[in-house]
Amino acid sequence: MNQIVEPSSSFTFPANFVWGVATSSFQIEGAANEDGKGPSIWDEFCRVPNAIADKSNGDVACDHYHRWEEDLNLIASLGVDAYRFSVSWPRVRPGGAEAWNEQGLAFYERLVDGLLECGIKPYLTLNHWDLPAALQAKGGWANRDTVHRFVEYACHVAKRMGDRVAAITTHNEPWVMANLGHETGDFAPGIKNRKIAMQASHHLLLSHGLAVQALQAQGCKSNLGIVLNLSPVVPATDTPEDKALAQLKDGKLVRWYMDPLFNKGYPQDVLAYLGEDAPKLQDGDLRDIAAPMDFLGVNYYSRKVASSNGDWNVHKGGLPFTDMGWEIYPEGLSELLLRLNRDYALPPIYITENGAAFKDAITDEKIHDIQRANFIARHIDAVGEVMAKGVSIKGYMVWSLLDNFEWASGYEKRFGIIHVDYATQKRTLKDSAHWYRDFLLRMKAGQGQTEILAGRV
Ligand code: IFM
Repeated sequence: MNQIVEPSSSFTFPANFVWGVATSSFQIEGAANEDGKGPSIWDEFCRVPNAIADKSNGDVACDHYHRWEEDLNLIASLGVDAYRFSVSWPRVRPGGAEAWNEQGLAFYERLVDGLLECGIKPYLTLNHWDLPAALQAKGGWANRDTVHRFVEYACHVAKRMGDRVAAITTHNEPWVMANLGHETGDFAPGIKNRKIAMQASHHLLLSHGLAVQALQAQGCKSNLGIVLNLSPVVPATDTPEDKALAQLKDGKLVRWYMDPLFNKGYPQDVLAYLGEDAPKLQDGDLRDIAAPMDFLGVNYYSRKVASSNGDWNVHKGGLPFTDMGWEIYPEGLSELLLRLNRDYALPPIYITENGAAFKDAITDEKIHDIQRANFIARHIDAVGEVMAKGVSIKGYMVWSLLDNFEWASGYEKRFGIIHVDYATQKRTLKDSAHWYRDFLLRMKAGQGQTEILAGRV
C-alpha cells in the first residue's frame, strides 16, 4: 500500500478540537544524571541484565533535555494545537520527598513558556512511569506513603506551572505500572507479585483522586484528569472458556480502573477472582478515587483477543499487525468509545495516545511511512465516527512526536512521526508527519466555520 487511505466517510470536527502530539520524559529526555536529577525506577531497571531488549537505557535517549528548543520548533512546524509531555518526578524532586530541584523545575517552566510563545497548549502529565528510585526503596506504589508524596509533588508542580498548562494528567496508564511493573515484572520496578500489583493499582488510583482534590483546593486552573490504556477485549472463539476469559480480562484492564473512577467501586467479579490478592482499602478511599475530574484520557493502540489456549494477544481474523505485534484495528477505538459512553457518566474524552511502530526505511533521507500515516488517518476517522454518534471527544494526540525509548523494547521499536538517528540525534520528518501537518493545515484553512470537514486525506 503506497497511498494514504481515503477514510470511508467524512466527519465533522469542531474548530476548537485539540490536535496534538505526545511524548514522555524518560522516553526522550536523556540527561539522566544532570542538573540534580535523581535516579528513577526506569534508570535502575535498565541496569537489570536482559530487562531491555537491546540492552539500552534512557541516559541519552533523544537528548531532548538539551535539544528541547529544536524539538519545540519541530512541534510548532507541525501546526498542532497541543503538546502532551510528562514531568520527570525525580528531576524535580530527586529523592521523591524533601528537597526540590530548582534546575529541574526551571527546565519544565522553560518548555511550558516556550510552548505558549508558539501558541501551543501544554498538556502536562505528572507520572509517566518514572517514579523516583528513592521511593521504590521504601516500597514504591505498594506503599501507601507514596500516595501522599505524589500529592505533594502534584501540588508543587501545579503551583509552579498550573496557571499556564491547559491540562494536568495525574497518571499515564496505571494498568501498565501496576500489572507490567508489579505482576509480570516486564517493566520497572520488575516485581512479580499479583498482590503487590493490585495494592499498587489501588494506590495509583487513590493518589489520582487525592491529587485532583488537592489541586482543586489550591485553586489550580488547569483541567484535571487521568489517562488510561483501554481496549475492547474480545473472545478468540465462542467457547464459554474464551468468553469467560474475555470478561475477566476486560474486568482487569477496563472496569478495574473505570468503575472506581466513575463511582462504581471495584468490579465484584475481579475482586472474587483476586481473593486474598485484592487490595486493602481504608474508609473513604473509594469516595476519594471517584473525585470528579475534567477529562478522561484514552490511549488506544489495538484490541485484545482473549484465548484460553494462549495468551491474550492471540490474534484472529487475519488483521495486519504493527511492529509491536499488535493488530491494526481502528474499529476497536469506535467500539471502545461507544461502550465507555454507554456504561459511564463521562467527562469529555481526549484520545491522548494513538499511533504505531513500524520498521522505517530511509530512502534519500526520506521516510515513506505510509502505513503509519494510514494508521493515524483511520483512527481519526474512528474518532469522527463516534463524535457523530454523540460521544464528547475534545482532542486527539499522536503517539509519538519522536522515535524514542520504547521501554522494554529499547530503541528497536519506532513510534515517531519524526525519525531520530540516535547516533547523530538528527531529526527527520517522516511522511506521516508531513501528512499530519497537511491534514491540520486543511483544518486551519477552514477556520471561521463552526464545523470543519475532516478525515479527507
Ligand atoms: O510508548 C508507550 C507510552 O509510553 C505509553 N503508551 C503506549 C506507548 C507505546 O507502547
